[in-house]
Amino acid sequence: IAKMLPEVVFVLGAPGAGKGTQCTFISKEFGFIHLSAGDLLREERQRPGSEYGEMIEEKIRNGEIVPVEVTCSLIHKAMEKSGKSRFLIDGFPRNKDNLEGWERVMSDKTKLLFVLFFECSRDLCTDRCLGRGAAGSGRSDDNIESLKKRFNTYLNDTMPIIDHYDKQDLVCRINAEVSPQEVFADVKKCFTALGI
Ligand code: UP5
Ligand code: MG
Repeated sequence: IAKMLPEVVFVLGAPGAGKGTQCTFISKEFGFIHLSAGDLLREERQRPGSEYGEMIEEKIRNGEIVPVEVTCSLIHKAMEKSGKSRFLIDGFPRNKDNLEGWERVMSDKTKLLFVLFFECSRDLCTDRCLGRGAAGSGRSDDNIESLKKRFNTYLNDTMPIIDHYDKQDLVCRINAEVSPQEVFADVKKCFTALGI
């Protein structure tokens, strides 16, 4: 009998598109465990004794992407620690290094169900992140300088990953420019279409 592999959904989209917000809804409705790669990196950055703290902070502030060995191992550990078998992996894989690293280590340990992709304009995403910063997010990248860099990285490095999955017909594309409730109504369709 084939062993059941843990199932994953990758959640991608521009900075501020609403990945985290929607993952919270999905997790409640469908019972997936929400693992935000960014949150895992921010946690690792704060961990006393971490050898990666400074490197992570510098990458985040500059909107650059942390080497996959670090991110993938944090994701893998969080999956094992949860003891669960269905995961939303939020904000990963964001570039070719991430994709290749995941495929090397995780692709035969997991089953990729599909990729949720939130489409949202640069202006709207920037406003959302700046609003969150003004409201006291405490994130060192919710400022206009970092946001410019985050967006460039998104366009240059992450869009090709979405194209890669699109060619495999694995992308469920969502208009993220409407209210969170309206976005979620569309998100649900991606899951129910798969019988989830
Ligand atoms: N908001 C959400 N939905 C809304 C809606 N429909 N209408 C109006 N407002 C909406 O939302 C952002 C803000 O918008 C919030 O205030 C929310 O209330 C509002 P959120 O749900 O947080 O959006 P999200 O897409 O999760 O935005 P986030 O800023 O988290 O996206 P990023 O992709 O930029 O951040 P992440 O944490 O994933 O990564 C940060 C950095 O970590 C990266 O730049 C990179 O340096 C590093 N990183 C890696 O190196 N590798 C990784 O694998 C992952 C991250
Ligand atoms: Mg997020």
